[in-house]
Amino acid sequence: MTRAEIVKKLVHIEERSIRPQGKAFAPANIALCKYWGKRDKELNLPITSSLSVSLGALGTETVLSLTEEQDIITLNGQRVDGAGSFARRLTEFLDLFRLPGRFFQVETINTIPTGAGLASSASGFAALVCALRELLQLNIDSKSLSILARLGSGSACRSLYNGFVEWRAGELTDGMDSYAEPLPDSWPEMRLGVVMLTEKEKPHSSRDAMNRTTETSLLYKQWPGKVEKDLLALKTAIREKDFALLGKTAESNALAMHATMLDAWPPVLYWLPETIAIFKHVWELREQNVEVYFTIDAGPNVKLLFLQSEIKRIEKVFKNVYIIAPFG
Ligand code: 2P0
Repeated sequence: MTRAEIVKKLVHIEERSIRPQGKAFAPANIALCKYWGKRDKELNLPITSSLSVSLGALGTETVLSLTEEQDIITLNGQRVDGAGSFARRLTEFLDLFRLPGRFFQVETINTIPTGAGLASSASGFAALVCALRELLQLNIDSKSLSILARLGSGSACRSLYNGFVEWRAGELTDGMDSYAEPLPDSWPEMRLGVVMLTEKEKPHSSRDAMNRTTETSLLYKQWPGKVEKDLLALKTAIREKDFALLGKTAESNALAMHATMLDAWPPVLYWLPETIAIFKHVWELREQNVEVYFTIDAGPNVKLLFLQSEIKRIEKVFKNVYIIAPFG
């Protein structure tokens, strides 16, 4: 099944309902149980469910309008080269919603500080589908909106909500049961600390690394069982406010994801020597009874997980840590 067929199933676009502008914000998100592996690459249907926490006011704001002749895309006020991979990916997605002979102007602003290593396709595609809903006056519910965001980028379906969010993998071949939903719980004391090591573009896109892992890693066969166990533990931890359980589950899940990448061929290694040094600092701090854990995505930068009460001790060890309060 194609993305165009899914969009046709979900939305009905009429020239007469178009508004002058659509404007939306969506938060970035960090997975505590990762999305790693697709059962359908065209529709970004995952092999397993995943669970994330959104980053509040840090994300993407998008203003969308119609224009003549060609798509115009700006990022933080700068015009983006239409032939580059960023613009092509957006334009191909916008093609799914295009009326004949009409073009889009997309103004995108990232509220994530440059270099924080958190800017991602997730908040970008989530904000874009929300702006499309407003501009084209699409009459759809939040479940369908999450499905549309997933067609842009898998993790984008989680960025439609604040707080803890679960993306259920679903089973259907058309993916109509694969969308994200928010969990009711909040955890105001929870903090996320980003330890920046590099702003350099990563050597492998997460999309390619994910596909290579599922195609070549034998260890990957263990991943769905690991996720099932970790999701249950994370939901218990969130419900019972058991931070040690949340931290250890998230850390172990991230390390297992990286283990499957190391088992891929050719192998994928995102870590720098400094990445490993941070892991060791975290483990040393835990020996000294500081409740700090980490998670890491498809890149070298580490995200620390801790509670507000530990901020001073964290800042003492990690001098350039950027601290986020996901629940405001
Ligand atoms: C996650 N990642 O759950 C995992 C952990 C990276 C590591 O979601 O191909 O950019 O667009 O569906 O969403 C990054 O993958 O991939 C990702 P596509 P996406 O956050």
